[in-house]
Amino acid sequence: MAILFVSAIDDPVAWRRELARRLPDLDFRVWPEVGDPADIEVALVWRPPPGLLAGLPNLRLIQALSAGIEALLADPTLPDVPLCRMVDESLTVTMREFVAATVLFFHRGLDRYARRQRQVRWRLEPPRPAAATRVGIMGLGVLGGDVARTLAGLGFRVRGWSRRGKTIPGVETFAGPDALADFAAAVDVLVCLLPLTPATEGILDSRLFAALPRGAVVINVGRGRHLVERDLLDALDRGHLRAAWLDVFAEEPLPDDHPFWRHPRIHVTPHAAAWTHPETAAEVVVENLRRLRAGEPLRHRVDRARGY
Ligand code: NDP
Ligand code: OXD
Repeated sequence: MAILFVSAIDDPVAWRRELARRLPDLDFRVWPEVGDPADIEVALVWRPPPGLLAGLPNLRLIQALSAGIEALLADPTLPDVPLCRMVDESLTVTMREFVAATVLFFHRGLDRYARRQRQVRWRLEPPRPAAATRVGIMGLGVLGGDVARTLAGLGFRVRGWSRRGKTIPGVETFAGPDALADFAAAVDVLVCLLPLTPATEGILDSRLFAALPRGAVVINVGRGRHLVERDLLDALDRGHLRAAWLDVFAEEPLPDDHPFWRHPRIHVTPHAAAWTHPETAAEVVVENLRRLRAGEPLRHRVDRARGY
């Protein structure tokens, strides 16, 4: 079985090493060195060029290196073989750390202190307890569910919103589009951890921002196209929103002349929230290769009709 690795951001040397430690006979090829395309049965990919996978006649599995797979589904030539997304401990832990760091950043007013430093202003704000900050998580799946539990464990008042109803101890849950405004009404820090689908594109818009209390903060670690950029700028400039932390963008890398880079109330990180480390994630891939060979159900298979 030959596996084709395609990624502009993941390290092929580390992936080859980690897979070879577990499967010494695996034929691991790194795009564009495909060899005979007919040999390739598995594609291990992060945003491959559209059309590339359609040229692999014996492909049996597309295993994404990422949790989000909307870019793959956007390729109309994507072969009709099982598509699995990445669910891995390193991805979950790094997302947990990132969201906890950004929520704590705003909860402890570090944005205000950074502004005051630039003004050479010494002004102390006594810290408030975590329970004084209400955090709302959009998306309660592998990552959002973990983040909700972590923040509840830190003492924050946490609520979450998902497509179907959920029960998470210590978290108030809401489900479906009709519950979105009620969910948003008591959220000081909004975290988007949704997949990008036709139903969630543009969901961070003026209507949702208007439903948030004045002074709320938005953290987007989902996808750039969840956000209506103009609506965010308006809500910030009118003072309805206090600040935003954006990790994902409609266009990545974010163009140099984009207003987000220089906005005083927007914090930009380069799609850096979470990371798939091959040291743990190779285990996930190997298990799916084993299942593929054994004809067993694959793990973390994407429901293409649902879009995630
Ligand atoms: P999951 O599929 O495990 O969870 C998705 C969650 O979103 C589920 O709770 C689901 O609801 C909910 N959801 C989906 N559609 C809707 C909808 N229309 N309305 C309300 N809720 C909805 O995904 P993960 O948690 O693994 O990942 C989430 C996303 O995080 C990824 O798709 C990716 O976009 C982003 N991501 C960003 C990274 C970064 O570095 N910035 C890194 C990794 C991921 P239900 O539970 O009812 O199905
Ligand atoms: C993603 C990822 O989906 O890095 O953004 O896994």
